[in-house]
Amino acid sequence: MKRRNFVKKATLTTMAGIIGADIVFGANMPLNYNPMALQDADPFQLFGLDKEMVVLNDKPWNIEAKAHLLDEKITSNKNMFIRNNGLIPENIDVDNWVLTIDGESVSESKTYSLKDLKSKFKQYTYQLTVECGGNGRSEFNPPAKGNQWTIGAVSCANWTGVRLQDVLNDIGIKSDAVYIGYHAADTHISRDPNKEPISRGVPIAKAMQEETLLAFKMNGEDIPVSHGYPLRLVCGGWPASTSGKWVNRISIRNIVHDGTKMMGTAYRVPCNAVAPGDVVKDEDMCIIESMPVKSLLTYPKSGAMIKDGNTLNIRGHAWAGELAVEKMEYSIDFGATWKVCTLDKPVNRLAWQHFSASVSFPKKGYYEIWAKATDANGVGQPMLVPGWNPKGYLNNACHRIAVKVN
Ligand SMILES: Nc1nc2c(c(=O)[nH]1)N[C@H]1C(S)=C(S)[C@@H](COP(=O)(O)O)O[C@H]1N2
Ligand SMILES: [Mo]
Repeated sequence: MKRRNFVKKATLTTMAGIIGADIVFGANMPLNYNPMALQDADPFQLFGLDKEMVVLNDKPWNIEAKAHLLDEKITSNKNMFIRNNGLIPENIDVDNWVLTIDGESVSESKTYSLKDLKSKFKQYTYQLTVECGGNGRSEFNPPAKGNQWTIGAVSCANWTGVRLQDVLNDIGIKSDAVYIGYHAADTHISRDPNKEPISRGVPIAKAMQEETLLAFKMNGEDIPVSHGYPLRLVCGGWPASTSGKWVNRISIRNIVHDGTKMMGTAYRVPCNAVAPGDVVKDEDMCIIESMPVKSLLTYPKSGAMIKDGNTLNIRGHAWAGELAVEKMEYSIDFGATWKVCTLDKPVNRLAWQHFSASVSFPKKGYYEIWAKATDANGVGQPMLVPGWNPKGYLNNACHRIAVKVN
């Protein structure tokens, strides 16, 4: 009798991770069988998301939060935006997962299993702000192509892992190293194995920073598959595209990394301001590094009704890339005057900071509450959409909510 081909244990584990439950009789599942829970492709079930998350694209999955969903001090999985450039890896074999470090600036390439990483190096936990470079893109005019993120492509979770600097020091990188570039296990949307969906990186100085992690846990648990299980690079404060998910190789480069989506207009902005709609030459585009100062009002929801005579307690988060936020203000008169909010210190560098204020209104009517953060260099958020750029990056305009007092 010919034995049937059964699905591999590693595949089962991945599927169970996506479904969020053990597939009890999974061993009986024929090879290439797609469980119904995955066929449905209901992203809310698939990724365990809050029902109010907003799907912008399903091939690949791109999903954002609404402002009030980001009210938690530490973003939970269910409220965390998902941004994929390609297809989520399907056959994650954790037991055989290796991270290879190679490139021009190492004398010899080296591989580490997940076990090596966890046992050889000290583990660190940091809350890190991870914001997509294209967050806020939907407001640019003329419009920029790409996912039309509004405000919800930002998160600040607890990440646990080893410091990239410790791994790089273990290998010993050459003095001509200038950049690192990650490679990952996701598949190009065309399924062409010779194409990478994305392969970005950061300069060595950022790679060697205290808080730059090779993470295997998010909020105390295995990283969800959608966010990079089983290994993810986390570069807090920089465009989230530098935080490679499903990382299996890091190249130490003696040039600025030239991987997919490092060149042309990808994750780059004009080095000098241009007029809206201008065509900008590639050589006049500069790689985005630290993200700009920004904030988000997470309570109340826009549209809140307040009883006349009551004060309203507002709150939210503010962040400023590599810098700390120094001042947080709000306005109820369209930016004519500003009042100071209470602003907490960050839990650690590169974590967002919480703010709150008690707002009173002079009389019944319609108001907008605008929120404005200022970074440690004294640079504040613009009230309106800042410098237009071809791909619609770095919109850090003041967030605003509407309220009615009656
Ligand atoms: N391997 C891999 N890493 C990736 C991506 C990707 O498509 N593939 N997308 C990047 C981009 S553009 C963003 S904004 C963040 C999103 O992280 P999240 O989905 O965990 O929120 O992952 C980054 N890392
Ligand atoms: Mo992104």
